[in-house]
Amino acid sequence: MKIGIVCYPTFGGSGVLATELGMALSDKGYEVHFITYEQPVRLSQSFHPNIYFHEVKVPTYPLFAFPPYETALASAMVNVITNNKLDLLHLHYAIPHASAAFFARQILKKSGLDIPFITTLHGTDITLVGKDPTYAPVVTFSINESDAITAVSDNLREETLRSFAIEKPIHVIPNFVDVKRFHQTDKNHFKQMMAPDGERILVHVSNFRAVKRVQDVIRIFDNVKKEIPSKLLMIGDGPERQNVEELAKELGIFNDIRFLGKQEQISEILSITDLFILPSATESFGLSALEAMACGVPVISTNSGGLPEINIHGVTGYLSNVGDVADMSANAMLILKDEDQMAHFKKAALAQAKKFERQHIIPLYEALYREVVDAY
Ligand code: GMT
Repeated sequence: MKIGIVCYPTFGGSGVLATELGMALSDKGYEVHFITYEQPVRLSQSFHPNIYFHEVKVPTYPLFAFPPYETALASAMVNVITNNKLDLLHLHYAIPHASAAFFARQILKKSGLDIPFITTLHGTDITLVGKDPTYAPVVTFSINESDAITAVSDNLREETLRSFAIEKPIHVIPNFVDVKRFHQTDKNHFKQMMAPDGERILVHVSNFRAVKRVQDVIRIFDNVKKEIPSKLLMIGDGPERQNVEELAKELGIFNDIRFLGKQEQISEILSITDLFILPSATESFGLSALEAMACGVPVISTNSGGLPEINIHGVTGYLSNVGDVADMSANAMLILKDEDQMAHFKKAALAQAKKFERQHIIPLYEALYREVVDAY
């Protein structure tokens, strides 16, 4: 089967998941065509002979205050589908991919080349952006025009049904992790550099948007550090980075934190990590937490969105209410202060991650592809 994957190429979870899916499908012999405005980050890490990358170019013109990406994307879809005879288009993140696909399909119908499309809802396309009345009519229409709809957690499925008039079933296919790449490896030399006196290592990975509540990470670390010698690694970049760096300086803990920026070798960092912190205001799944767990790292998170579906309270880590920094700090210390306790949580985190191994999840997508193509 020839599959077109449309996604954001950035470090965000939906782009990462889409890229991991494309790589897994290519390993299974599918021909995969990525259609996006840049090469997806994780695609550049290795060469896959049956993966093709089609760059969407958006020409500018002085009249355009906002260059029309959606128009360029729909045209790229038409060209890639026509030239490569794709069987199916899989869109990751509804906005604007689903409406662009609808438009492309109207064009393709004229030449008898019409193909089905599947939309995977990832989170903020529903919970934050999609709900906005500015976008909602187009989002609702284009999701309903999809030949199949998937959501990455039960919670996101329910949230979508609550917020939009959806006329089709929503299949839940959770995020997955490739344990061949995400597993604990011996990086003691690296640990020695980051925590020379045997301090505990706490890690946060995100795009530093407001929804991630990155300030809470700093405050949790501040509380933990007062009781347990520790270091914090902050991975990623985004709008809140400057603010959290300032907060760290104000609290006098800046020198115990490394702001490492965007990193590609996340599993190496996770290999030296004792605790992962994800205090998001909302999180439809929390792929970064799953990748941490696959490296045997327990998780302190909020109980928002789909997080309780992966982080099991008291087993793989702990869940707290959004903003309850005191509770998250106390829970972090419960895990970190005792060697046996920590080993126990690490083992449980790894066992939980194995339930989301890519070999269990990819067949769910394959079955849906087959069903949609056969029914079309
Ligand atoms: O929140 C992010 O980091 C980016 C965002 C995206 O859409 O790229 O991630 C969403 O999709 C991921 C993959 O399905 C999920 O694991 C994240 O939980 C989800 N983010 C939110 O819901 C805030």
